[in-house]
Amino acid sequence: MAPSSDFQAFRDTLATSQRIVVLIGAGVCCVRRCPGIPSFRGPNGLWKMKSSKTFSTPEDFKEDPSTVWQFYHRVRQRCLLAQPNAAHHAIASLALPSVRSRLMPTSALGKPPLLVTQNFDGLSLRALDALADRLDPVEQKLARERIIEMHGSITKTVCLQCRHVKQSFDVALCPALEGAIEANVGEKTIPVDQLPRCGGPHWNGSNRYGRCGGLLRPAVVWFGEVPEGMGEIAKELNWTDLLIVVGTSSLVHPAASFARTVKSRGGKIAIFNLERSQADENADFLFLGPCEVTLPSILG
Ligand code: BJW
Ligand code: ZN
Repeated sequence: MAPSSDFQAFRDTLATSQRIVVLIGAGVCCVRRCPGIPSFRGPNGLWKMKSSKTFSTPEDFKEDPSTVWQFYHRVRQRCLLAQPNAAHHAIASLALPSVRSRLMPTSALGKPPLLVTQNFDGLSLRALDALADRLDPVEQKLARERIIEMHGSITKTVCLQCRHVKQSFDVALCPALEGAIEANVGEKTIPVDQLPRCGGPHWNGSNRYGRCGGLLRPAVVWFGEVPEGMGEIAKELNWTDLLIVVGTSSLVHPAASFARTVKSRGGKIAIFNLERSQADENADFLFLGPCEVTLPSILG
């Protein structure tokens, strides 16, 4: 049966759903398409570089950490400058008790919907932070715990030596990267000892001495790595009765299989996308158009 595009029928399903998961992708807004922020491949794009290398695997990083760091330094700058848009705000508002009791009376007393974002831009959390004055501290803590950044976060780094994870909102993580911004990505080679380094303590098993100094990498999930929060997501998908899939091509696994999983367990699937996507075969509802318009008009 063709998926429905009936706003009211979707609202009725939302109103009677008890466990809701929202899966978010790059179409919601990320460095690729925020106003004023260049695309990856355009003439001023992030992928303006001398080679056609990819930066999406641990092997790429091992082979050429200087180029990969320059690329993520640019992505990071754009993410820090970007602002949540109307789609982020509409999704974040599902954590507000007033919105939940209006739109989702059946689930309003339980936990807020689980937001699983594939974006590493931090914008879903920032949209929630923008609601801080409308949530009490307990509600805010719970709402933050209900956001999973499954492909990591560009604001975090991991030390390859001690595995320490650190969050930083500084634009440049080391002077050499700050200096490399004038050049195309990869045009300049930064010696590995000048790339971002761990400031944490060094451990020798039982006591600590000196500074770790290990090479840091961006805490984003590359191909071949296990995404974050998979245990919690898998548990939640067992019981999800409505999965809302927003702005993802559903080409990258495991997120690409969430719709099939939920559907096979009797849940409903609602898709918000500019165009048809891989997940449509499982869709009960399909709302084509910019999600920054469709989501607020349905949830508003
Ligand atoms: C709008 C809009 C608007 C635009 N409004 N909509 C063969 C078969 C099956 C799997 C595999 C396979 N070979 C390898 C794999 C596994 C691999 C994989 O899926 N590869 C595929 C390419 C085939 N996956 C992995 O390796 C993952 N790990 C894994 O599987 O571990 C095993 C395991 C899993 C679970 C438990 C235990 C073990 C890791 C994947 C990591 C992905 N990382 C990236 C970042 C890379 C670095 C970088 O690019 O900087 O995450 S890849 C990239 O894609 C990024 C995104 O989060 C992710 C998804 O992209 P998304 O969000 O779908 O974006 P787009 O651009 O593809 O789509 C945007 C959509 O928005 C479009 O549909 C537009 O129409 C729409 N849109 N504007 C609404 N205004
Ligand atoms: Zn370290």
